[in-house]
Amino acid sequence: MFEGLKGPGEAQSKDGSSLRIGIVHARWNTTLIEPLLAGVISRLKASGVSPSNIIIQSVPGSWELPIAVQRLYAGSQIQASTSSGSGDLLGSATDLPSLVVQGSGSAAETGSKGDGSLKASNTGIQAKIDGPFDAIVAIGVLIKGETVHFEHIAEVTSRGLMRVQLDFGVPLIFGLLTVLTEEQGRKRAGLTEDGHNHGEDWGDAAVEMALKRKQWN
Ligand code: DLZ
Repeated sequence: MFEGLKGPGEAQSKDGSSLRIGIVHARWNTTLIEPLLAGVISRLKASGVSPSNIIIQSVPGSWELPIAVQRLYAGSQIQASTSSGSGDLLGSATDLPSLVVQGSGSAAETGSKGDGSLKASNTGIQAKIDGPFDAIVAIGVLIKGETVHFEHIAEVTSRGLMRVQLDFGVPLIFGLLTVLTEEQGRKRAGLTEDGHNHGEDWGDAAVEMALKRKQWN
């Protein structure tokens, strides 16, 4: 567990066995997305979240995260109200491509930039749900370029994600890295010696907030 001045500290309850967690990740900057995604999944599993209750979808870039998260959650609500817990395929509620990652939690490498597609392979994480998500994690990596493009996407994506969170009342974990250099991103993806994988914190935050949400309801 990450310790020090920064970081979220320890949560009290960590039993995620009753939780359903959605993850939507961008594919831009794939070599950083992969370890972040793996970090989220590893912490969800460590908290007891069943692999069959972790639903993962991908979108081209961070700009697409708010609409994808919104539709993923809305779809899970519809499924929950119409399927009576039968575990229908989520794919019918959204046309986003789903990503099923390796059992180790790592997806195939496709390059550091661009919306390369992460390799899909079957490892037991299934696109099946029988209720609305208890929390959703949105993952993206924005690296500043030579223009103001970065600022535009960072601003509206952040606002869009907060809007979805408050409009739907579902905890939405902010896994959007906005870094000035690829090296800063590598550090925050846990790829450098002095780095730390922020995805692990996002996984823990998802479990904590999902459990809190159950108490709030
Ligand atoms: C176009 C673009 C650029 C230049 N940089 C990034 C980035 O660093 N991280 C990211 O997630 N997405 C980037 N994109 C893609 C946009 O988010 C979006 O997918 C496209 O503009 C299509 O709407």
